[in-house]
Amino acid sequence: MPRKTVLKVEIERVSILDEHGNYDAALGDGLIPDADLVRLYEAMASCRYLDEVAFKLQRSGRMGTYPQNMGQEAGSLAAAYVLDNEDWLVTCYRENCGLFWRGVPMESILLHWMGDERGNAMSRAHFATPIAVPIGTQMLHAAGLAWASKYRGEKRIACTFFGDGATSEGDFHEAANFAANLDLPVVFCCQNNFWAISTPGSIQCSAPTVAQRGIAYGMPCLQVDGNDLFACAYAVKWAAARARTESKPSFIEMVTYRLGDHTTADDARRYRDQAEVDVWKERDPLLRTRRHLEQKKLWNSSKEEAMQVRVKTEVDAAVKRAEEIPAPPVADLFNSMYAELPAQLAYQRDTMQTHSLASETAAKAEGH
Ligand SMILES: Cc1ncc(C[n+]2csc(CCOP(=O)(O)OP(=O)(O)O)c2C)c(N)n1
Ligand SMILES: [Mg+2]
Repeated sequence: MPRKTVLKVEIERVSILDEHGNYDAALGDGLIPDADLVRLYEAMASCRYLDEVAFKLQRSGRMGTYPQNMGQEAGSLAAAYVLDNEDWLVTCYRENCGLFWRGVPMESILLHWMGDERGNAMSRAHFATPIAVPIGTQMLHAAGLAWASKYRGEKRIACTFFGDGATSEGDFHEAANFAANLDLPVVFCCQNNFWAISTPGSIQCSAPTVAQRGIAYGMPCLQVDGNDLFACAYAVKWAAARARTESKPSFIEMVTYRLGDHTTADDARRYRDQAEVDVWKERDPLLRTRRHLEQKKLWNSSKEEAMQVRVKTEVDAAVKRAEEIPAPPVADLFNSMYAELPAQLAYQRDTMQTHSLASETAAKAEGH
């Protein structure tokens, strides 16, 4: 038998507004009206400022570990902008910008990273799932939510965000396999920032693109400049339309970069060259959007100054609200896992604030 090619694939890359200010009008026009672009820029600026403030809160002991979103604001924001407000937004932890656009209060996110889980209890009104710190778990939730939506005959689709590292987890492969084989309306958005903490993409994925991991499951894929609001909006619109009208999943690789450390518990200088960071600073989504707005005479330095004042007021007020929310009682730790608390855990609950954690004697001494 002769050898013959049974599959040849091509992956397209979409870039509409690049870091040099080149704008592809054929692809971009009509995608984001000017007034919306100004609002989107402001949304990215407020998210960026929140990052700065959160970093300082952590350093001054007022917040636990925090993952800065800096540099990755465009992808989730474009998705939240393009999707219906009742489509599921199923994120990990670098999608604050999209969540805020959806209406998730800033103080909820702050509260979560301050160690109060009530911050992660998303209101049903926002159609957003709790931010997922366990890597990869949320992609399965997205497949499940999309499946439920299909089963109920709803038009709601699910859009999930995850990192390049997460595509090495079994969860990704299970979610992709499920979504593709059951024809589920899922938009898979991988924010490829080239690093999974200190593990570089080069030793994490031997394929030339992450996008082709979607092709392996029979999903159409697009790679986009993930720092380009227009390209991200274009891709999510394309994938959302396919999900809504054909009930099929798609995969989008958003090529981006985290300009900060992995989290406040990390020091990226130990494994990343400053030269690499400097290249990506020039590709910053805020910088290019601002330049584009200025070019269109929609923005100038006085508008920028006025916006910075607004952003500071907004973020400072959110921090104040988050810090003023009374802490939950410590015993809450034990409250949501069991209908009836096992005896050993009851001892722990009753003794944890004494000198003798989980000791029966101490519990008795305390009068329990
Ligand atoms: C199941 C699981 N394993 C390991 C970790 C520790 N961990 C936290 S972030 C991370 C790397 C994630 O990389 P990537 O998916 O590329 O996301 P990024 O942080 O770069 O946005 C790891 C391994 C975790 N949170 N959950
Ligand atoms: Mg990564």
